[in-house]
Order: sequence, then structure tokens, then C-alpha cells
Amino acid sequence: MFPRVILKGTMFKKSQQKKRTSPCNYKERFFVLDTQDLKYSERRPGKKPMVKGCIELHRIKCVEIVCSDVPIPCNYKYPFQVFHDNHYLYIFAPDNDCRQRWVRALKEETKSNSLVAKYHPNFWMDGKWRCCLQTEKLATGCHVYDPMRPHDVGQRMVIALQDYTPLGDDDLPLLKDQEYILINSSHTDWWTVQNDKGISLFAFRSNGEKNPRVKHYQIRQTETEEISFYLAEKYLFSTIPELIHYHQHNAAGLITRLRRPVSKDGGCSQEIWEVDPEELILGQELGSGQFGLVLEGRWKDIKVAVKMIREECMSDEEFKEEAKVMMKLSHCKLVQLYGVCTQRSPMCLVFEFMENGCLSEYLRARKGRLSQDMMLGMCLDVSEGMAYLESSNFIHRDLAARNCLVSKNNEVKVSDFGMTRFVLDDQYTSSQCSKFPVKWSAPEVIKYCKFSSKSDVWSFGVLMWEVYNEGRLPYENRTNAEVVESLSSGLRLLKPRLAPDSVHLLMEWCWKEKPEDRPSFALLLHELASLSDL
Ligand code: 4IP
Ligand code: ZN
Repeated sequence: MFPRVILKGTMFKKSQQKKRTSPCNYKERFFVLDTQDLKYSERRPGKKPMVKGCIELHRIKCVEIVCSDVPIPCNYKYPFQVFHDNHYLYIFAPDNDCRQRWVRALKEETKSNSLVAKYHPNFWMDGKWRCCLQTEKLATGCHVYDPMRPHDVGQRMVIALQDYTPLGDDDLPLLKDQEYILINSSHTDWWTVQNDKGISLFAFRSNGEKNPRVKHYQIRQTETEEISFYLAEKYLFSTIPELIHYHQHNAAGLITRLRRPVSKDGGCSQEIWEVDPEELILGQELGSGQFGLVLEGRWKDIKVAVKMIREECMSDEEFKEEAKVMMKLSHCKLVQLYGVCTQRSPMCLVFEFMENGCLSEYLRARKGRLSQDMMLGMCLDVSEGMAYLESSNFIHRDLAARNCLVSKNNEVKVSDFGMTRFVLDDQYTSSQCSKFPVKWSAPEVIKYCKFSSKSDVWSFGVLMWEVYNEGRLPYENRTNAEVVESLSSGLRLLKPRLAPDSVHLLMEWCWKEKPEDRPSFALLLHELASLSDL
């Protein structure tokens, strides 16, 4: 009897690290689930796929989504786990629907196996379970496993790691080990979650009141035989998602319909991205940038960097609009914009503070002392941040080592993305002028000002070159005009002495004449990650 195919598709997997010495890496694999096995293979252009692994379904003891807050180093961000034999296979799906399909199908096929009673909702990582901090990989799970649990409402559940007492009206109190529905996780510092009982509404105006306010509603259940849920008025629904869906379209007794989740990552209220000048304490000068002075500061008890914007330097009305977009960009490899203070003059921008300053200075200061791992790690960090910008369809336009910053833990983060659009000094903005970063720019940018993620990729190649030359300036002794000329005759920067061939090949790939011949950041990230596993 032939097995019947149930699902197939491309996803990423993390190596199962069956032996203590196994490397940790993420590989793109083509998965096939049939009525007997879960198989994954490597696709090779022009050749037959090569099977890399096969798990017989009867060996599977648990299949469940993974709830986690850690950044995921591959391009697919929706993890689930397959526990079989004594191994955990982590698979990353491209979106939530796809993940739900796989989890549901796998649960269905394994429901009569001998399953675990409890499982670990979070990852095993760095020698411990992130959910319960146990240090034995095969330790019993910390959460009840329900093989039938319908996760198919498109919801993602998260579990509180500790109690939390709200600081403000729009914070939700959390209880350790309690489950919450994840509503928005696009921000690395704060998430919007919902408990199973309540909904908090933030309304700008209601019944003629001018001031915005928060109102809490309880989701109640009817006491009839067939349980239904309702909010303020008795509009009954058989599930909570149906109730939410209905009230997204109808106020029906609430002060407003549910428009969008309230979160500090802004978008819905000026107050949310506007920094109150009273809360901002300015300190010593850190340096000066394109827009004016940069100062150290404190905001709500966190150390921040404050960019004071000189009026004649920035088109600030346009910037204010864009700041809302930029605040939503949030990734551990991007320097976070916390907010904008428009109520003081000059206007200032409040950013995450980065202890170790800009990457180009950092490299120069450590000349001769940088290991291969460190240099590759820096390129990997930047490619991660850029892969995120690329996936958000956001173009940096001025990627270079001087526009990356280094954190206290020596992580490199991308900064100043998109900012050149607001520079008023035309010495910066026209490719003919002295301050334009010609040496980092792709040919199509120099010729036609055609920016794209692929022109960012070109700049990234130059940034890798800077890293492997320990902060040297590219084309040191040449003028912009000479650089343009040598590029058009096909010449490129030379291989840095410290760069291995594999890294130099990536640089050259970034410097292909035609943008479409260059790799995407997703691909670069993948390539760099596989070099770092060697
Ligand atoms: C391999 O790393 C691959 O990631 C394997 O995945 C993985 O096997 C191996 O883990 C890991 O050592 P290299 O490619 O660098 O050799 P794949 O088989 O998909 O290529 P798993 O078991 O995860 O399939 P260990 O733990 O088997 O060594
Ligand atoms: Zn656990």
C-alpha cells in the first residue's frame, strides 16, 4: 500500500543537535508529510532532491507551535516543534496559516501515538528550556500537552514568564504561567496580548468627550446550557474570536468598535510616539551627525541617544509622518527609534543608546585584534537587520559602517535607515556633490538615483569590505569621479587581506552591475549563517 501525501512545502529547520558536538544551523528543506512519515529533502537546481531526514510518524510524541520571544535567525518566523525519539525538530513556517496547517495535520496523524502528557512551549536554547529554565534537554515538559487542542483559530498563545503589575492604564496585568492571546508581536520590546476575560479599549473621543480614555470590558459567558460569550451588551457568540470579529465591525454597546490593538509602538495616537519633554533628561554630547548634535540622555529611566535636529537641516513635517512608520520597524539588529519630541525646539529624536559607538570607529580602534569569527559575526548582524528592512519593504539608502552602531554586548545594529530622504543639504542629496556617499553607492544610484533593496545590497558589499579591512575607507586615495569611472569599466574593490575567499565571493556578488543579479539580504543572511557554522 502506498502512503498518501497529506502536505508538502518549503520551510526552514534547525539542526536537531543529536550529538553534543552537532552544529547549530538552519537549513531550507522541502518537507513532505504522508500517512507514514515526515520527510525533508534538499532541493538542488537541475538535480533530484536529496532526502536528508525521515521521521516515521509513529515515533512522534508531540507536535505543537513554539511560543517564543527570541529573534529567529532564518527568514521564516513561525516555529513549531516535532518531538520524536529523544530529539526535538524545530521547523519554521513562512506564516501563521501555514504553521497551523502543518501542526493540525501532524496532530491528526499522530493522535493515537503514545504522546507526552506535558511539553515545553518555548525553545531549548543555550543549554536550557526557555519556558521553565530546566537544564536537562529531556526533562519532562512544563505545560499540559493537548493533542486535540484546536489552534486553528489563527491565534498564537504566549505564556507569561513572570508576574507583571501594570504601570499605566493601558498595560495588562500578567500572571506567571498564565496563557494570553498574542495580538501584536511586531515590536521587540513590548507586545500586545489579551487575556481570556477582558478587552481594554482606548478611545480618542467618545460621547463628545475631548480626552482620550481607556475603558475595560469583561467578556462574559451565558449561564445557559450552550455557553455563549458576550461583551457589554448581550450580543452572543459561540467563540471569543467570533465575538472579536463582530465587534471589530460594530460598536454594539461599546464606546467604539475595536479598531486596532492599542500598543506603544504607535500608529494610533500622537501621544504614543510623541516624547514628553518633561520626561527627557539631556546629558553630555556624544558627537554630531548629519542633522546636528547627538546627546546622551535619559528617558523613562532608560539610557537613550538624542539627536537634536537643526531646523535648516531637515524637512521636519515630512519626517514627522515618516517617524510613525519608522517606529514600527523593530528588530534586535536595528537601532530602535523610541519617539520624537516635537514640542521643543529644536525637535529631537530619541533612539536606543549604543555603548560602543559607530562601527567604523570601533573597527579602527580594534585593528589587528579582530578575529575571523568577530568579523563574520558583524556582517551577519548587519545582514540580519537588513533582511528585516528588506522584508518590510524599507530601503536604507545610506548603508555604511559609519551608519551602524555597536552595543554594549558588541552586537552591531543598523542605524539611520531612510534618513537621507529628510536631509535638506543638497551637498548630500545629489550624486554629483561632494558629500554624496558615492563610494558606497550602486551604479544605478549614481546614474539615475534609483534606490532599491538591491542598491542597499551593493552598499552592504562595501560594508563587508570595510569590516575585513578593519575600518579602512574604501578607495582611499581616489576622488568620487575616479571611482565612478573605474566602476563603469568593471573594476571593483580588491579582496581584503583578511577576507576568506568565501566572503570575498559574497562581496563580488553584491557588486554585480545589474541589480537583479545581486543576492537578496535573505539569501546573504543564509549564506553568511552557513559560513559561520563551518
Ligand atoms: C547538519 O549540519 C545539518 O543541519 C543536518 O540537517 C542536521 O541533521 C545535522 O544535525 C547537522 O549536523 P551540517 O549541514 O553543517 O553538517 P539536514 O539533515 O537537514 O541537512 P538533522 O538530524 O537535524 O536532520 P545532527 O544533530 O544530526 O548532527
Ligand atoms: Zn519548559
